[in-house]
Order: sequence, then structure tokens, then C-alpha cells
Amino acid sequence: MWIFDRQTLTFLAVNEAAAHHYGYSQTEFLTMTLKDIHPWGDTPSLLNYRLKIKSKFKAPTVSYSGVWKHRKKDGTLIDVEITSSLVSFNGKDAMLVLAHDMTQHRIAEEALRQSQQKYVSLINSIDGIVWEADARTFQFTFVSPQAERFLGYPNERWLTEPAFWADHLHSDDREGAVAFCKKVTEEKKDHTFEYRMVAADGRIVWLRDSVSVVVEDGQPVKLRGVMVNITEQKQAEDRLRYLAHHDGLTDLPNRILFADRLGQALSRVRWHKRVVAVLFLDLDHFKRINDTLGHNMGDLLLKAVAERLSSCVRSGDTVARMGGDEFTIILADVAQAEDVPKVAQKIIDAVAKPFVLAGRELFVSTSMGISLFPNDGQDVQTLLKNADAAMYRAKEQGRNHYQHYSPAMNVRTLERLALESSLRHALERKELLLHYQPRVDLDTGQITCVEALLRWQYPDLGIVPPNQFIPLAEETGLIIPIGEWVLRTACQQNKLWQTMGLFPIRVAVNLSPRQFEEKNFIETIATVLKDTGLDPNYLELELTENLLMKNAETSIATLRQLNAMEVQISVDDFGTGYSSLSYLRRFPIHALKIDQSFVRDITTDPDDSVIVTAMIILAHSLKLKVIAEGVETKEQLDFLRSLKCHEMQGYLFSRPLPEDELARLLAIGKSLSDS
Ligand SMILES: Nc1nc2c(ncn2[C@@H]2O[C@H](COP(=O)(O)OP(=O)(O)OP(=O)(O)O)[C@@H](O)[C@H]2O)c(=O)[nH]1
Ligand SMILES: [Mg+2]
Repeated sequence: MWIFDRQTLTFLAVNEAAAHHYGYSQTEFLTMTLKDIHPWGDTPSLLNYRLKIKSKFKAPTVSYSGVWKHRKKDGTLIDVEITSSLVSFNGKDAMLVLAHDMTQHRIAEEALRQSQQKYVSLINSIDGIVWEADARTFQFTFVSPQAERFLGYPNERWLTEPAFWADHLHSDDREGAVAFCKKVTEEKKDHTFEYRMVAADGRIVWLRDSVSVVVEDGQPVKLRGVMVNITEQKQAEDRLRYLAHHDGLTDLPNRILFADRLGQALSRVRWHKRVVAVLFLDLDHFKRINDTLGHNMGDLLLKAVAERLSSCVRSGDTVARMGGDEFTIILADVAQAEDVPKVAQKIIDAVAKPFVLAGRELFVSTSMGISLFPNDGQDVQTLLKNADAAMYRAKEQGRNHYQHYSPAMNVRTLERLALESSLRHALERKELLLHYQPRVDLDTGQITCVEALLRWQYPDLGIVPPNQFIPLAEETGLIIPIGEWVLRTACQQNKLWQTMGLFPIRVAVNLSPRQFEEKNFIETIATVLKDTGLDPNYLELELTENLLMKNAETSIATLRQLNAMEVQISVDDFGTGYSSLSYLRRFPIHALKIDQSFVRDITTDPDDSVIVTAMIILAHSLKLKVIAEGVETKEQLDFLRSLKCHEMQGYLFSRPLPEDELARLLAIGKSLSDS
């Protein structure tokens, strides 16, 4: 508070607090004028002010003259609210001023304004609708501008329509979302839930709403939340779900969705004495289509078959692709089992009709297995497995027809399964063993080589013949570890005989197609040779001619690598396949083994003797060693000798023997002349 002279603007009186507030002592203050506490720029308005008060205010009166900027002694500016009153002081026209420093208040006000602005812009920048609503009625009391952007309704409608939220929920979600919201509000729990709302233009918008409940006096009063637009995310999820449940090529349901649909179909009819049929289809000789016309054509055909199958069934039925050329069909609701064969035949006939693809006419047939609920199985897996077993039967019985499942089919499957799982353990349980059958040189009569032959010593059953388990091992891929075991054991054994000081011979190991096609096949051979220390010259690999011809160009490349390693190669079962002479010439091989089926009858069947003669001449012309397998009689031997066949293998000299017995033959130097 101070008093100043209205004429000169000099201070006439000041209280301690005011002088101090401005940074002056009372005495100092009283030497100054009003100008000294005003920022320089204020002087004109100050003069103006002085004029005004001179002219206007004649009588003593109190007036509020607003907020002024004042300057303290240290130069800082403050905002001061001024209330003044005209007074007479010591006979002078003076003015009494009450000054109230507003600076802090102003700063706070500014901060508040800024923070409000910040929140508004924050709310507006959120990719979601910020809202507040009454906890009892759910009527909105605030929604941020995004509401209009997301859903197209003006904000007033949100705020004025009492049930705006519920009214614009997707009808499928309405009941659930409202009930959920009521429940959690009552429980005063913050919550997040997802639902659909329908936009003004009819679009469906997925929202994820995170709601907190404002509680006062123990009662929920308000709800506040943010609705995030998750439509795109939901669409992406839907797409993913679709992809996970459909086959990419044909767009049919895949195995997963099939199982799901079958499960649903079963639970629907379980109590209604109705039948569900599972049809399992596999196209016949589809591989030929791929092989002759190419994979792309195969794909086109699969798509066309998919369409045709779909057109054969009713809308409640499901056609699925299991993978490859396998399709399954659920006939979901069949009044009586007798109806199924009619549909099955209709489908088989439909598939057999010509397809026109890329301008050419194609034919394919299908084999089908049928299992029926409830008779052939009560659950998805059993029905599917049994339909599959029946399909196999249809294949065996000549293809292009359907077979109903019968329990007998499963017995064989079970046997097979048991065999397969035993075979899996055979290696670790050391049930596999090798026998060795000698091969002798017809000139010297000496053993030159032994063929390693795989045996499976199955507990309780004795020895399982190779033809019973090798195909199974091929099919299941077990041939890879088994084949490697055979190779390693044979090499190890041969090395052992050599270290025992026995006459060095070769060991011949049979290779299966799968082994030969393995990516690291060459590497495996090299590792085994290195690990066992066997000189590669003492290893011979026997490959069937079908295996070599299957992919002749790749075979040549692989054989060259083997040659470079100095491993010997012979062609097994020669004469049983369709070797092309031009390829045979190009294969870097060392020997041909004439299959025993020809040798058996060379002395009795003129055809066979002609064939064997031709084969031996061929081998000579190709400069290949030739070996006759399955030689059992002296007559056969004489015949082969007369043709200058190089070696023989067969019971006439020796059966396949365990390693110790073979070692004994080597030790005594048994020769052909002894037998
Ligand atoms: N083009 C094409 N071929 C496929 C596809 N999936 C699997 N295959 C081939 O389909 C064939 C199916 O073989 P299988 O059913 O075992 O044999 P198949 O030749 O049909 O003979 P059967 O069924 O015994 O009558 C295999 O050769 C696969 O390589 C695919 O998506 N496209
Ligand atoms: Mg097939």
C-alpha cells in the first residue's frame, strides 16, 4: 500500500510490506516516483492514466484499475492487481493504492491453461474415443472428437441420446456387452472388453473398450474409458484364422477345420438316431499326372476336383482337403445308412468324368473309404482312421470304387503299427544284425566279396524276413538310420577281419532309394569310411537299376562322386527293370549283378538262358564285371563259366553267414573247388 502525488507521481507514503516487496527500504521508496516501479514501456499508458484520473475522478472514490506490470528493484516484473482511491494527503491531491501481487496466481493460471490444453490435445491425439458416462444409465457425458471420426455420428447424438451406446451396438454383441458392463460396474471393477458397433454408414467397427469405474461414497458414479478401434486387427485375425483352417490351393477346409466340423456334426446327431458318414478319398495314380504333365497341371486338377466334389454334396455337408491328393467329405445328416452308397457312387462317377484344363482333356479316378457314425466309430479320430483304412482297401481292390469299413481292415493296420513301433526300437535294442554271403571269382575260386544282408532278430518271433520290414522302413523313413547302421557295421566288420589278418575282401552294402536321395548321402559314406578306417576300395555299394534310372541325371552325378572316392558300385537285380542302354553306358559303375530269377532257370528255360547270355555279353562289351546271383547247382555254374561270367554268389558256395562263421571260411581259405 502506498500513496502517491497525483501531480508529480512521487510517493508520499508506503508501508513496510510494500516497499519490501519491491526490494526497497521505506526511505528509498519515498524518494521514487510511480514511474520507477513501472517497466519502461508502460510510461505512455501511465501518463494517459494520470490524465484520466485527473479529469475523471474529482470526488474520493475507490476503483479497481486492473492488473499492471510492475518492476522490482532487481528488475523482475510482477503482475499486480491495483485497487485505488483518490485521497487528499498533506494537502496534496494524492492516490491511495492497494497493490496485490498476482504473479504466482498468474503463473498457476497459465500452467493450468497449458495443462488443460495439453490434455485436450492429448485426448484428441489418442487413436481412440475417450469418454465418460453415467454409471447408472450409461448415458455419455463426454466423448472426444474421435467418436465422430470412427463411427460417423455427431457428438451431440452420443451425448443426448440416453441409450446411444446400447442402441448402436452390433445386434449380436448387444446383450452380452450391456450385461457385462452392468456386472463389472456393480462390482466396481475396471475392465476391458471388445465388441462391435455399427457406424452411421453401416460399417461394422470393432472396439476394445477399457473402462474404469469412478466410485464415490462406495457407489459407482461414473464410468470413464477409452474405446480403441481394433477393426483392422480383428480383420487380420479373421484372415489368419481362415488361413489356418483352409487349404491354400483349393480353399477347402483343411484337416483342422474338418475335424472341428465332424465333431460338431457328431454332437448334433448323437441323440437323434441319424447317421453321419465320413468319406475318405484319394485320387488314383495322381503321381502320374504330376510326372507326365507337371506339378502345375496337377495343382489345377486338384482345384477342379475340389470344385467338383463340392458340387456333389448338400450345403450342410463338408468337403475338405487333407493334403496331397486326399479329400474327405462329411455327409452330415443322413436319414439311413443305405443312402450313403448312392452318394458315394455319385461322387466317384462325378470325379471320373473328364476335366478340361488348360485346353486339354484329363481323366482321373478316385478310391474311397467310408465309415459311418455310430457303427464304425464314435469319435472324430476313429471315424477318420477307419475311413482311411477302408480307402486303402479300395486301392488294393483295384481303385476307382468305394469300400465300407470293416473291423478286419484294422487288424492289418494294427499289425503294421505294431511292427512299425517295434522297428523304431529295433536299432536301440540291438535287434538288427548282419549276415554275410560270399561272392567268389569263377577263375580263382577265391572269395572276393561278401554281401551284407540285414536281419531282424525279433524277440519271440525269431528272424523277420527283410521283405517284410524293409518296405516298411522305406515308407516310414526309418531306412535312413537303419541304412547308416548297416553301412557302418559292415565297414567296421570288414576292417576287423583285415586287422585279424584275414585275406582282404570287399563288403557289399545294399542301398535303398531313400538313402541314395538323402542330401548328405555322400557325406555319410565319407564319414563312415573315415570313422571305421576302411579303405574305400573294400566297400562296394549295390544299387538297383530302378533306383538309378528313376532320376538318371542326378544318379550319374552322385555316382561320379562315389567314383572319385574310389568306392565300388554294382547294379543289383539287373534285368528286372527297364535300363536304358544309353544310360548304362554313362553310369560310372563297376559291376552288374544278374538277378537270381534269371539264373534259377538258365539250364532249363531257353528264354532265360538267352537273356543271361545277352546280359553277360552286354557286360563284357561295357567292360563291366558280371556277377550271377542265386547260383545253386553245378550245372548253372558250368553254364555261367562257359559264358565267362566273372563271379557268382549263391547257395552252391555258401548261404549268408554270421560274421564268425564267415571269418572261419576266410581263415581256412575256402574256395569254389572245395564245394
Ligand atoms: N500337383 C500337386 N501334387 C501333389 C500335391 N501334394 C501332393 N502331391 C502329389 O500327389 C501324389 C499323391 O501320391 P499318392 O496318392 O500316394 O499316389 P498316387 O500316385 O495318387 O497313387 P495311388 O493313390 O496309390 O493311386 C504324390 O506324388 C505327391 O507328390 C500338390 O499340392 N500338388
Ligand atoms: Mg493318390
